[in-house]
Amino acid sequence: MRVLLINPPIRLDDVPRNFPTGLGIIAAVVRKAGYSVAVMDINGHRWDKDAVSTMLKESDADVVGISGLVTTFAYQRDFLIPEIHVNVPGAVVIVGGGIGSSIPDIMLKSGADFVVRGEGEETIVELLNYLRDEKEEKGTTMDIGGVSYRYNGAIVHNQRRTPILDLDAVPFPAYDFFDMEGTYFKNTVVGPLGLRDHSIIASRGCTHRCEYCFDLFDHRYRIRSVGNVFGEINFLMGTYGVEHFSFQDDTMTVKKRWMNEFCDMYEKCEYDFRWSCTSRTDALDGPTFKRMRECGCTSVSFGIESGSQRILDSMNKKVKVEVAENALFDARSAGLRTPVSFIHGWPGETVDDMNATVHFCIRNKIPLQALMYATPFPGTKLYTKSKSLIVEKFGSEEAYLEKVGNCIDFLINLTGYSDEVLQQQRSKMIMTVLDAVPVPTPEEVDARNLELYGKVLYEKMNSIEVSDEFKKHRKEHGFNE
Ligand code: B12
Ligand code: SF4
Repeated sequence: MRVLLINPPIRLDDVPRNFPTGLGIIAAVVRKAGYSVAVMDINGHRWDKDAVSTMLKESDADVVGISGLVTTFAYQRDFLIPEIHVNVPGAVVIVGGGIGSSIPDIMLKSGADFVVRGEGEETIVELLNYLRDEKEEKGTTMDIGGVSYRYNGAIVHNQRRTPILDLDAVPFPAYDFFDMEGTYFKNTVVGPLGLRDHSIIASRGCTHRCEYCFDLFDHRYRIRSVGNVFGEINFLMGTYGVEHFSFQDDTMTVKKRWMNEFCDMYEKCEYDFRWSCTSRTDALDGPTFKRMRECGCTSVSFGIESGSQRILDSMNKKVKVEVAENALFDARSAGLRTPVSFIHGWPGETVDDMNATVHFCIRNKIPLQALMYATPFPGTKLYTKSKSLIVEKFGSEEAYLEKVGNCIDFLINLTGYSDEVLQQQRSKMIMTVLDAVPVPTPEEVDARNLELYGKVLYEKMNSIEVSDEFKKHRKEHGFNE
């Protein structure tokens, strides 16, 4: 049975940057299970619709698996899925990833034959085996966990799957299916300017339940062993000469012991690489930040979200403003960069709350570039609470989902202010902070780079011309240099 896996396009106004880790892993497990695999990385190659149609016509796939964030909804419903049905007649269409997991019913109504919810490794193999052995007709009852499908005109959601407890059993992404050199090493994620940066994930799931966040991993925090992560680092450095790793975990730092073990291994290993990660502000302490810094960490990103305790509580963030300030202080004292992001326009947010965020930034000398609009994503509490507003404003959930994209773009107003006022408030907040927080001088940035990356990498960074587009991209991620 031949399986074609597709990565649909996102952020067409920017170059492709993010390696699709989930799809890469699915490609690895499907190949390991003995199926013939091909990958169509539409996002990576930016093929236009005509090229995609031609490639689909030439494909002889029996099964087409599609990944993607929910922001690919319009592309999948209006183009990709119909095109597969027309050009690859008889192929079974399976949708997974953020989109399948958060809007399974809508994707089944949009032409998918099956949806895989949550982690896909075990589910896809069981589903492919089922289709291969197809003793019954396609679409009849089946009980594979994590699968949704249509049966007798109704939608059936099989039981959720138990999360994969041993993440070391998951293979590394099948990098060989992707254009690593021409795409992913050419356009780095948020890694340092000019270095060979790659994204990697050590853990899955999060212990918290912030109302705006979608946890595809069922809130079960699991982390790969340090040895397994270093195995992948070793492979990526050896094969592709990666110099910097951007850990994309929701929060890599839940277990302090794990982080210390990681640092022990860093000290022992023969490589010299740098890395960055994300964390919650309540997850780490001064000595751990210091150790991380000594062991190659260059920056820790935090989602601060608001300087108003009232709003943090309403988001169920479970963090105190003072704790966030202390974490920023500790991480910076350890010599780390601390890019942060905030949310604007939370339901019930007032001018006082916005001012609290502005003052938080000024007090802590934070640039306010990464100020995202509160945007409800399906599968989150914020979405459930906003559903009636969404339907009222857009006519239907689908009409809203067609438009969701980057949260930096205004889409929906969840506050009592008018749309115009809300957008003006955002600009005003950014400008007020910009006026009050000194931007580091080029000399200061330079000195920091030398200190963080060491002479060899620093010289390499300085020898490369960096595009304005990439500088803008970094600013949107809260990097103030
Ligand atoms: C890296 C990342 C990105 C990258 C792109 C990732 C990519 N795949 O191309 C970038 C930076 C571009 C990005 C952008 C955004 N992101 Co993002 N991102 C992530 C992040 C941090 C890691 C993704 C990852 O690699 N996960 C690890 C892998 C192993 O998991 P996975 O990809 O989900 O794959 C598993 C399953 O989904 C499934 N699977 C995946 N593909 C397939 C395919 C098939 C056929 C099958 C069967 C199964 C399957 O199996 C995989 C293995 O178990 C996640 C959070 C997280 N921890 O996952 C958020 C996350 C995916 N992002 C999210 C959001 C909201 C956004 C933004 C809207 C945020 C913003 N600030 O604007 C933008 C959207 C931009 C746009 N215009 O489209 C949401 C998802 C929303 C949704 N329902 O899709 C997440 C979950 C964050 C969150 N907690 O809310 N993101
Ligand atoms: S925002 Fe961060 S801390 Fe909150 S639930 Fe999502 S991943 Fe966890």
